Amino acid sequence: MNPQLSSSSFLVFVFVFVFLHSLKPASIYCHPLDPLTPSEISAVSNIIKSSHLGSSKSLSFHYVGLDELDKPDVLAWASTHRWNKAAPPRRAFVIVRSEKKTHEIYVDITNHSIVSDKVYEGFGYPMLNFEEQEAASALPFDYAPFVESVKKRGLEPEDVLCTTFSVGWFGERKQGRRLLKIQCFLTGDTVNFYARPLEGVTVVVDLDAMEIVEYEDRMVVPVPGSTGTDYRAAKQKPPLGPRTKPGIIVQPEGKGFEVDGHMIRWANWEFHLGYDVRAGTVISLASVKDSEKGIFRRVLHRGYVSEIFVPYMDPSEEWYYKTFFDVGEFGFGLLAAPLEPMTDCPANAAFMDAYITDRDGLPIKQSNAFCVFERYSGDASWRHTEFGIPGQVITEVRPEVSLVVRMVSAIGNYDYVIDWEFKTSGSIKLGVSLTGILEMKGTQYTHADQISGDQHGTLLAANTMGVYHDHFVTFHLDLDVDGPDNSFVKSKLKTVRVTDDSSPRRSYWTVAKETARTEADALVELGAEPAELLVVNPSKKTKMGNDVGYRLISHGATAASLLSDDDYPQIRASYSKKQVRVTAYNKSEKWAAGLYADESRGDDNLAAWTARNRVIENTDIVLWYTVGVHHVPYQEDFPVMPLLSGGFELRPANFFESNPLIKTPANKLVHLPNCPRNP
Ligand SMILES: *[C@@H]1O[C@H](CO)[C@@H](O)[C@H](O)[C@H]1NC(C)=O
Ligand SMILES: *[C@@H]1O[C@H](CO)[C@@H](O)[C@H](O)[C@H]1NC(C)=O
Ligand SMILES: [Cu+2]
Repeated sequence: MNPQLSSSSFLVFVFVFVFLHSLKPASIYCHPLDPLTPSEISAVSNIIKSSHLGSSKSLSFHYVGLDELDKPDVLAWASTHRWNKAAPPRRAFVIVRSEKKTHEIYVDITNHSIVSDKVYEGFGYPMLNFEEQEAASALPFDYAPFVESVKKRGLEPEDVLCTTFSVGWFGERKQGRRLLKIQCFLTGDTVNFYARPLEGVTVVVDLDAMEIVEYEDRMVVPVPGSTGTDYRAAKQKPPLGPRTKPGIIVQPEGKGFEVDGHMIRWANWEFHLGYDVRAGTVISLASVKDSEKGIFRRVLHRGYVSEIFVPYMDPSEEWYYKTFFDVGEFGFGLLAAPLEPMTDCPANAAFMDAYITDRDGLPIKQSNAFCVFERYSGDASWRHTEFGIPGQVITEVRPEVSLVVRMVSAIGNYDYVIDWEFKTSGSIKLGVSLTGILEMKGTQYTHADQISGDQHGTLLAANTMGVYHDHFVTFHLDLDVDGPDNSFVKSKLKTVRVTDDSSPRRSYWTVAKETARTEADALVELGAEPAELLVVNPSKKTKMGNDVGYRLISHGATAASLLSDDDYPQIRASYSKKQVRVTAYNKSEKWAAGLYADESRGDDNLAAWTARNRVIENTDIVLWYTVGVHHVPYQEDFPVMPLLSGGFELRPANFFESNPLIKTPANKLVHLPNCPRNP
């Protein structure tokens, strides 16, 4: 409940609540952007199973998510006074496979009916579900040639386990089959099986038939004998690594944020925290309070991780196809890791659960899928020391406290940490960190000196190569700065030569603003020229007459793809050479690699949409930003890599009339010197 309510409005609140509650049970606090609840998910699954699809033995669910209301309806609902809010209509978008066909189904949950059911005829396939990957990885153990391959290597099948890999697309003309490749590893006495691949074995599974359709064993190298790669604390032997002292986080006045359903309110921010099985965390309706004007002002309508493209750089038979789309193929939300209190998130974090669906469309709870906490960074948010006034030293510092929403997705070997950080200054900072285990190739090499010619990785241990690869994490950022109609502006810094004698200077720089008229004008290759990138609201000005806006600032990790344009993975991710793109808002343009990323061919991706070259001036626009990392592995990345981080910031730029933190009270961090018993 809003803590600012006075006690008399509290009574009114109770009365109205009880009254409305009796009319419309359980609907009052349901927000149109709330993720599907377990009972909604079950209802959707039942509706589909009682349709004509229910008789299909091959029915399997691949995506179940909210089909959110159209944007104007969401905004209208959000701006309605809470006592007048009606229950929003609830619809689901579902992708199922049945009889080797992909169905796109819209379900109206409120009236229990299928609104539409269309068979998708284009290229590409939906996200893989858990159960089919599990079933596919078990197939090799009943396949005699594979068992023979295991024995040939002197191993026992019970010490081997297999994992699944999407197959990519390499120019086949016909609509292909829904395939998956399997790679297997020696696990035995370690959980770090990735370091011991059965290199040379390729297993191809047809997912619709659920059978092995191709098998090859080139038996090129022995299985690496890596030992000491286990990362579990209990398995570590002395000498142990560096030690740090324990620390505590105390909030003597309790948490500073409020969780109201899926709405989060903290300091000068409020936003909706949603969830999707494909995207993971979804932030919507983020607004920041302007304390001078006394109102909340809109900043971000919707933001989420749209795709992660991970191409490996080894063209050999067993590796060329490893060109993953982690979000569209495997599901960033599907593979959300349960966060551990006190380590994944600090002691003052609140944890939240999420719900995904299984193969049968039934709800599965993901405990601690994300956490929310206030971060006391120990940094200043602004400061000044004044030495210039004789006889005085004036110092003013304000500590920085921010609010973080965190989720981790463990896509097989790799872990991605995604942080949304809201700052009282009005900034939204996005953090992407990579950790987890490298993908490793078995080789004959035991020392770097033996390697000649082109290398595809770094030798990490005897017979173990960490293969070169990239990570391109693309964010969908539907900014609505003070309203939906925005423009994208490049403020280019240009050197001007002084050619007359008007100044002793020979040069200076100035700013030349260019407003992007169409999508082509808004393609940006970071670092190509000095420029500030802004999303502005051209019809809102500050008192000084500047356009109200937000600025995009990169915080490292600005790599763009180095593959050639005609290479198949690059065709599929043809958006990955420009880190910044802007599109005209379109509700169905959500997934940067297309709705069907698995075996996609690049015909429905972010680059294809921007190629339409729509007008993007003073209209509803979406900013797409790609955090990029070229990953050359180093020995320290083995056996588990320390976090490698990058990200970006959306920072107010002539949005406020002045620094919004000048009047922030100068509170100080609480100091509890060596006194663990202090509450
Ligand atoms: C259910 O609602 C949808 C709109 O979401 C409408 O198109 C459909 O006709 C309704 N069906 C029934 C059976 O009322
Ligand atoms: C919206 O996007 C979809 C998918 O790219 C496209 O088919 C449709 O034509 C677009 N609509 C508009 C109005 O641009
Ligand atoms: Cu990497």
